Amino acid sequence: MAAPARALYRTTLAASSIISPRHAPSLVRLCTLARGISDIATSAVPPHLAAPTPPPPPAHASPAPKPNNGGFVARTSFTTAGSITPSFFLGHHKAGLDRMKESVGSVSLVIECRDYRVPLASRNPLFESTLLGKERVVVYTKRDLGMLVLDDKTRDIMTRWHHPHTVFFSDTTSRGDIQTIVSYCQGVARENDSLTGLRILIVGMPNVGKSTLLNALRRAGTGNATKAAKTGGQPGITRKLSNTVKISGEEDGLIYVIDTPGVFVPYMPNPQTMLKLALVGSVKDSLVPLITLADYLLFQINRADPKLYKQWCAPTNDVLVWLRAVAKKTGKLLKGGEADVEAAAIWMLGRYRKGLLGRFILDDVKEGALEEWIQGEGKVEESETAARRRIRKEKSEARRKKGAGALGGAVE
Ligand SMILES: Nc1nc2c(ncn2[C@@H]2O[C@H](COP(=O)(O)OP(=O)(O)O)[C@@H](O)[C@H]2O)c(=O)[nH]1
Ligand SMILES: [Mg+2]
Repeated sequence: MAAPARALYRTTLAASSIISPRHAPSLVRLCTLARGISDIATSAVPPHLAAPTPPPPPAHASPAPKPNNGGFVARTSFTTAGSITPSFFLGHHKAGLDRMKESVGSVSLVIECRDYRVPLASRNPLFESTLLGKERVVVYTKRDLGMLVLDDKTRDIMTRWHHPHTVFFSDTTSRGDIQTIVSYCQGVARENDSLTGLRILIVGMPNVGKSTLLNALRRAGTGNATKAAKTGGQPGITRKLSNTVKISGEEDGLIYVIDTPGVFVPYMPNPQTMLKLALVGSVKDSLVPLITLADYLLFQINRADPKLYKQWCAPTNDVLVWLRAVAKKTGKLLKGGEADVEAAAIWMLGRYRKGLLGRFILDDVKEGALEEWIQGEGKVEESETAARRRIRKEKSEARRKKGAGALGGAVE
């Protein structure tokens, strides 16, 4: 198929992913038909139809926090208290990145997974240079945790961010979502028409759902429901590049997918980005103080809707008031009946991650936000050297206090 027809086909197919999961499969079938027709009529497709320019951006700004709930006013900014480790670049991240660089030349398509709840924070600038010039599909995973029904405005803005790359939104339990991605890839495979099949590399930050997506694609494309890639709720489950996994046979377009370990950024200067990534489980909880993380969750919930926790607590901006109320209402008590705020924090974080404490996007999705984000990535709140110095100082301070405590005990 010639390039203009191919663009038309892809654009239509991408649109099918974002209309309604119920209608997606039939749209995909329609696309396949359209593809056949466009193959015949390639020369008749005018370039402006084959590669449509995206419509002008709608005026949209993310809703500003508003007073609600009997005069309660949510915080408009968050001040980070406590020490947040600004890096999570582990040995297997570096190794994963190196292997990704080696493999990228041998694949024809890259699927970049981003978490729908953190569309900006889950952007890894390291991928941009590594994947430069490679045909890419961006899949926003876990859309079910970010919003019950995919909102058109958000979808349109996020789709435009990545133009000309194709964008999909997926909930791996939605057959429609997954079938749409498989059908798109099958279209590319048929077009490539390679005897050895289309090779696809799946990349993304840790725990965004890469392996789960691979398994779901395989299930939809081959009917094989056994797990080809190990998955899990904590980062670091996939440590090596996987073997190639067949997700579609010759009859529909031969496709092999390679799973990769998640790769984090070497240095994360913005503590709030680190908090967002910790909330969605992309970095290990231990890198962020628990109460600070719960406080950031409270900050975000208050911006979304403080009524989300009304069964346990009246609207508040005070994390300890919040956690104590939750602990008391749910029986998380220490000896002597005192509220166990840490247990309450762990419980609330778990509920949020399962989608039981509201479904909302943590980044501000608005027109031009990606450009702003990219510019901001270079601006550091604290330089790497300063951060390392601060962490060294905090550690030695903690050791000194511990030593002094032990000494104090001995003297007494
Ligand atoms: N709710 C929901 N959870 C998902 C989805 N995709 C993946 N997950 C969960 O996210 C966690 C991480 O998935 P995994 O595939 O291991 O992530 P990876 O580290 O990127 O390979 C697992 O607990 C998955 O069950 C999704 O679309 N919706
Ligand atoms: Mg994995």
